[in-house]
Amino acid sequence: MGKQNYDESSIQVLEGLEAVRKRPGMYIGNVDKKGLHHLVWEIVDNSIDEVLAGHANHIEVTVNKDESITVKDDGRGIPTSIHPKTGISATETVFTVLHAGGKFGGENSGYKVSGGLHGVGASVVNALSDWVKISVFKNNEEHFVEFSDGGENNSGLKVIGGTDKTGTVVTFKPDFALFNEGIDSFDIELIKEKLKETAYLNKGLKIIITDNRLDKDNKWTYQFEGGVVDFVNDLNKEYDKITADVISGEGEVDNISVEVAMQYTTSYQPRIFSYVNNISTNEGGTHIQGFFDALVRIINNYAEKVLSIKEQQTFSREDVREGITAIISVKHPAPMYEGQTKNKFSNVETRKIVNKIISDKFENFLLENPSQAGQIIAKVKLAAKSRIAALKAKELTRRKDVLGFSTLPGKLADATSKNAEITELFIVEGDSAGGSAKMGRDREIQAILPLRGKVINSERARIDKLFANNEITSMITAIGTGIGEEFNIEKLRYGKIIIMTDADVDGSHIRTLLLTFFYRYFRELIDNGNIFIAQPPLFKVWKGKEEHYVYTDTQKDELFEKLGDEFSSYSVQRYKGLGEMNEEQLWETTMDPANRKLLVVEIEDSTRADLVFSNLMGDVVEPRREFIVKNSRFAKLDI
Ligand code: TTJ
Repeated sequence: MGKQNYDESSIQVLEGLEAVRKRPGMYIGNVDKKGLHHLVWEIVDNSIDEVLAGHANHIEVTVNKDESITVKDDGRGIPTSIHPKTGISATETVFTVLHAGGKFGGENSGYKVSGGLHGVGASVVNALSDWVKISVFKNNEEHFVEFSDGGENNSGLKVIGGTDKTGTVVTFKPDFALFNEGIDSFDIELIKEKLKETAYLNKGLKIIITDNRLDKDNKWTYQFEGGVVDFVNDLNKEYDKITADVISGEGEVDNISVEVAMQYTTSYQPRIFSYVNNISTNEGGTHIQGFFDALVRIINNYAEKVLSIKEQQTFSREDVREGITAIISVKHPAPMYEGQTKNKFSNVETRKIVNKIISDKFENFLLENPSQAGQIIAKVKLAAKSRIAALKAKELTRRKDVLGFSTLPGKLADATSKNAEITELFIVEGDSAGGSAKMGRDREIQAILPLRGKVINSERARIDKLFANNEITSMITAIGTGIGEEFNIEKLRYGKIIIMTDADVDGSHIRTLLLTFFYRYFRELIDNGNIFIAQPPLFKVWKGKEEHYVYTDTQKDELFEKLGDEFSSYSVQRYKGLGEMNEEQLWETTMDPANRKLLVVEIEDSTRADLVFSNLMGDVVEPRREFIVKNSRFAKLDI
């Protein structure tokens, strides 16, 4: 099925696709799980663009049994006419020429996704696929073309029948050999989460997801008539609200459309998610600035009216955002980005537009709902008070530091080496395990910090409360970097910080609380790969001198199968807690760098992590359990 005549442009095309196959990371970030799923977003983005242009409202995404993906929309269909530059059909051009995605701007007045990793084009997906099949329904004709081997073979676009529909259907099968070992399937949970978010951001859009690898319960439909308002309601469903309703505003100025929704809850962590053209802007930008300009101004204006002279003060951005849940979604025809990960939205005109849109609504809300407004002001006042208290506490520790008073926590058994490149800090649940760990460790490089009291939930406490918690302050001093603006990685005292908890529900709870704390206050350490989880064994199985440690249920099943009938002659010990192991066993199984297995904690996608952490660390028990079970998604094996 190879192409017949290789003219200059087709050779260029093949060279382009070959370049993608040679260095896929340049186009999709990494050849990991995230990169694989980028292929899906890349194709779906095209359908979303058609939705944003107002010509489609229905997208179906199907995971097929053979790990291929089908994306279908009811738009106008990719153009099929001959593209003047390449001499081949526009459909083929889209799938073979790098960055051909935006070439039809004249006909398509909608918003184009651009910047970041999105928008690299369907040709990249073709280059990284075993095969791609495309059907375009347009002009009462069904057009079809297929590619194989990374675009090497092209069947040519042909009319294969008639139709009364319009739309595009694309099915692609990734070339898994180009991805890391073990990356061989799609994660339906990830696909659901991401596309649900997309549905919230495009009100009315219907996204149907089907997983044909499952026999039943394999279909999900997302469609939200309330858009970002529904999004905020969903995020807050387990929270106590201060404002009964979601406050929202929307508008369009010079082709820039803005949707904002917000609600105050009684919690402390602000949860503010911002997007430009459906892509999350983790680094914030002008839209977030505009949002806070509005919040700070309106609240200070209102407070000036209702507070007595004595109570008056200027509230800051930190004060007004406490407990707020907000979505700020901007659709911009020509977005620009800056910042470390090119993720900070920088179009200046947007700041004023967002400010205006939410200011009007929020001001009216406060005037019309004096009792809710009063509760907001009360909360903002408390936030300001605790901010000032925390500042004083920090000031105090800083002064101690300067005068050399700052001492390491008494319960820390420090390593003798001061070289952070080799040292490790074990944060251990409970005094008895802490004791065994202290005895069993390699004193030169391993330090032990046992946790006695309850670890406070950093998702549910103001910063001044955190500073008052012994377990938290011990960790901060032991780690040495300081937190917040004072954070300095140069001062890190241990290269590895290892959470070691029991392999039971309580243990996972403590681990979750610790991870939440690290996520909120030591994010840099997670990004830097310094945070680990120890993996203690679940069982020991032995007969005479023959011993096996078993770390997972799968390993247990495998071992039982291997030993078969013989098994009854073995002794089995189940470890419920670290405390049941003596110091030697703990060293041998969990701490010895030569034998142990550590999980390194990684954040797959920071928006998603934010959503998971903030939704699941509330007071509600059930969702938290879900996180405990699923938190392997945040952790990856240390190799
Ligand atoms: C472009 O302007 C003319 C009319 O059609 C517009 C268009 O390209 N629409 C369009 C493209 N709808 N859907 C797509 C599309 C869908 C998938 C699944 C994949 C790709 C590459 C494009």
